[in-house]
Amino acid sequence: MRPSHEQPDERPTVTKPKEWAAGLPGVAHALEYSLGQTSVPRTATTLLAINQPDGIDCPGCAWADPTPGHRHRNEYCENGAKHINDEATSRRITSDFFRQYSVTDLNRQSDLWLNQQGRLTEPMVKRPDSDHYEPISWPEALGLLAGELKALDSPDEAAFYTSGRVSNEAAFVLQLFARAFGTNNLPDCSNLCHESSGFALSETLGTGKGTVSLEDIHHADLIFLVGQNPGSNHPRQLSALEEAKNNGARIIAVNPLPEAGLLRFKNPQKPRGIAGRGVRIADRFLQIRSGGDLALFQGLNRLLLEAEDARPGTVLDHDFIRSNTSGFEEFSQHARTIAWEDILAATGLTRTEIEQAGDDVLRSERVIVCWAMGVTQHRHAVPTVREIVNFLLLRGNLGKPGAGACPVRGHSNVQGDRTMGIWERMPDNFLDSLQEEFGFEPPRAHGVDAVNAIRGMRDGHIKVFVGVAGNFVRAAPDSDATEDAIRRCSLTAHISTKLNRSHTVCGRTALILPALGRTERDIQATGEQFVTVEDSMSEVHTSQGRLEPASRTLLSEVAILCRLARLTLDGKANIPWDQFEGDYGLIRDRISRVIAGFQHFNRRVVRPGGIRLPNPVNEGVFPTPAGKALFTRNAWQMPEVPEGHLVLQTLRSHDQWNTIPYTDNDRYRGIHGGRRVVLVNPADLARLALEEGQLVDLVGVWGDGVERRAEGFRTVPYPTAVGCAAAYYPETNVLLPLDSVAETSNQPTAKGIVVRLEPAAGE
Ligand SMILES: Nc1nc2c(c(=O)[nH]1)N[C@H]1C(S)=C(S)[C@@H](COP(=O)(O)OP(=O)(O)OC[C@H]3O[C@@H](n4cnc5c(=O)[nH]c(N)nc54)[C@H](O)[C@@H]3O)O[C@H]1N2
Ligand SMILES: Nc1nc2c(c(=O)[nH]1)N[C@H]1C(S)=C(S)[C@@H](COP(=O)(O)OP(=O)(O)OC[C@H]3O[C@@H](n4cnc5c(=O)[nH]c(N)nc54)[C@H](O)[C@@H]3O)O[C@H]1N2
Ligand code: SF4
Ligand SMILES: [Mo]
Repeated sequence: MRPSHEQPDERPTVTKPKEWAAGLPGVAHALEYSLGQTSVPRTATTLLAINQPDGIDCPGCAWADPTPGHRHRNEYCENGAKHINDEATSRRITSDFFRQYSVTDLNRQSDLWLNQQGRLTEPMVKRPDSDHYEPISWPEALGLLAGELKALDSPDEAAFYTSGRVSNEAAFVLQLFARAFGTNNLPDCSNLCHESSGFALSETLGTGKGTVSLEDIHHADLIFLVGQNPGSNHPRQLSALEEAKNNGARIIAVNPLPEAGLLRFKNPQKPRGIAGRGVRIADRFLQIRSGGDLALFQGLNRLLLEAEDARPGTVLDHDFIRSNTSGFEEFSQHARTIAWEDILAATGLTRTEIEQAGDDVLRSERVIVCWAMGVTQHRHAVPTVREIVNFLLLRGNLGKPGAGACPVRGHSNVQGDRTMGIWERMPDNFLDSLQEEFGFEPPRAHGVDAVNAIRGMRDGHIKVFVGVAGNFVRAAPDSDATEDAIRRCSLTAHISTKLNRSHTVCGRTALILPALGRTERDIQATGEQFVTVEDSMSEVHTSQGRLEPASRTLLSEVAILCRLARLTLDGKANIPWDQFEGDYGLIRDRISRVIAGFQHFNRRVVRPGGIRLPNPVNEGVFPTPAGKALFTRNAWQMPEVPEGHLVLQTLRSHDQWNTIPYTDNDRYRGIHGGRRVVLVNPADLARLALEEGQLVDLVGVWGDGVERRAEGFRTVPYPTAVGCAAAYYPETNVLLPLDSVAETSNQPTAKGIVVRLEPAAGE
């Protein structure tokens, strides 16, 4: 029997899904949530500072800000306002709270409840023989963690997880500490997010980052939105798409779900947007089957090759292909062998639908493909992104204005953390620079990623787990396996702002190390500090908190990590941790010497708008071993779906931030008062002889003989693609087998899970 927080909800109310995103209700909901968390003055302070040139970078998603002269006074979306005020909440957790609730009590509560208790205010420890957290001083807490790290037989018995809200400065310090300590065990949320994009782009283009700017979006002729839900997850992307449409762009949305933001957008920053019908976003909606995107792009590529055969010299960009790419011949031979019937079966689309999209492509000089988790969280995610690159290369849609590849990143600084060296497999040139700058020999063997960290803890090789932001226990796949693995650790420590399940499912000893958030003033020995972040479009800019800290005991992430490093390393490597803690400018000086593109970092980053890191592709350089962009031959592996089964995707509601639900509602999808729901096409419900609102268990089918069951979900008839169901993460992470990962990138397949729906016992 599952704990009480996994019991079914009361029957949620279900209304018709919305066909448009934002507008006045969006503004109202943002204020309602914000004022439920904190006071009017604090809300006003955060909201006026959010995304302004000298203000607080929105702690929500990584969508880029317009250039400073073009920003609105309110440069944020409904969800940005919720994310920032979830951190700025006036609620506090003190040591009394932990006296009242044991760890076992807390673990019975829902993720939503844990988050709603407010900000963590003082360091706490759970000792091996106790079921309660108790207060501990900072020196004792950090001394305990340092002592445990020093006592390990090998530095590789520790793993340091990072979530993408962490600033560049803290990330740089963290990776420096881990490598000086002697390990590359730096798993991060990117392993669960865009790892597949990074692998595919690095292999084919020689750089793991997207190539487009906001300007490019505004000036594209055609934009594909593949596997992403911008209305909830990157709301200001809709403003950029609106501008592109005003400039004449067409938009093709590819998704199993008709998401509200893909259909229409009412821009809350324009009077017409609030009152009127809004702008139609997608000119074409391709309701694809789960995992069908590789086949779709192969179909489009085949159409382009055939159009070139029919009208030689008019379709492909031969100059571009000749001078910048290799592998075209092998690719084009392969592309012609893929059978249409296989493409249609994999996509669930008609040939006419694909041909019409192909005609849009032929009419467009400048094409951008945007994608997110609907692409990266499949078994064949890496080949899918490679095929998107083939598609862009064929007509020279890379390295020119208004065209390119746009992996839309999740966390506000997930891309920056990678730039700073948070990766278990940083290339040698980065490690060489680190060695030259700091004079120690960084370890060269690759460390563990998120999935391998779980395996390492399970098998007893990793004994200490340190989480720098995030909620690893809930973000990771295979919840039961992950929880067992974490519980085997001798010590787990989390640098956090809010309470979450990673504090209640913990090692024998556990530490909560409460940190300042981005909204708060950060005052160190040399005065008030700011930090820097990098958005999805490689723009690096400052972020400076405005609010008084939630508690006087809080330390900044940089301070916690510098103090931990000093205590653990005992002077090894002669790194001036105290000075770094006192003046973040000194950290940025080191970044400017270690990482390409950051010359004169301190001086340049304070200019309005900050720095745009150069992308070699936009300078016509493809830094692959061959010095050219690569065409590749790709094959898909659709999961086998036995009769009576569905392919389940796990996704976000409108009202959650990753593992943290803010409410039980998903307004655009018309679901209120419950998260344990499964969205199923009405034809599938009929075929499976299930009723609307019936209570079912989701039972995972995977070849390892383990039965994975998520109990007590209500069915909701929903216009999703036939055969493709959807349910919220993290409630469904119990269904993701640890070993079900994307080829080569090792990213968990959170979107392609084969399940059956069993009527729940007692119904
Ligand atoms: N409000 C809010 N904003 C967020 C987050 C949040 O939790 N809440 N999380 C942030 C983070 S870390 C990330 S990574 C991003 C995630 O942003 P998204 O990638 O938009 O997130 P998901 O909710 O996982 O939605 C995946 C989308 O892909 C579609 N999809 C699923 N399977 C397929 C498929 O096989 N093919 C295609 N073409 N589409 C498919 C789904 O229907 C859905 O629309 O959002 C960021 N922004
Ligand atoms: N099934 C399934 N699983 C998934 C996904 C999916 O689509 N489906 N998506 C995956 C993706 S894309 C991602 S990115 C991961 C997300 O995984 P994570 O990044 O690990 O999770 P979050 O929910 O963002 O972490 C929230 C916690 O971060 C802490 N926090 C917030 N702000 C700060 C801060 O400023 N400083 C510090 N120190 N702590 C802070 C708070 O304590 C909060 O409770 O989940 C992944 N897991
Ligand atoms: S689009 Fe993303 S970064 Fe911009 S305000 Fe909304 S949540 Fe914040
Ligand atoms: Mo993410």
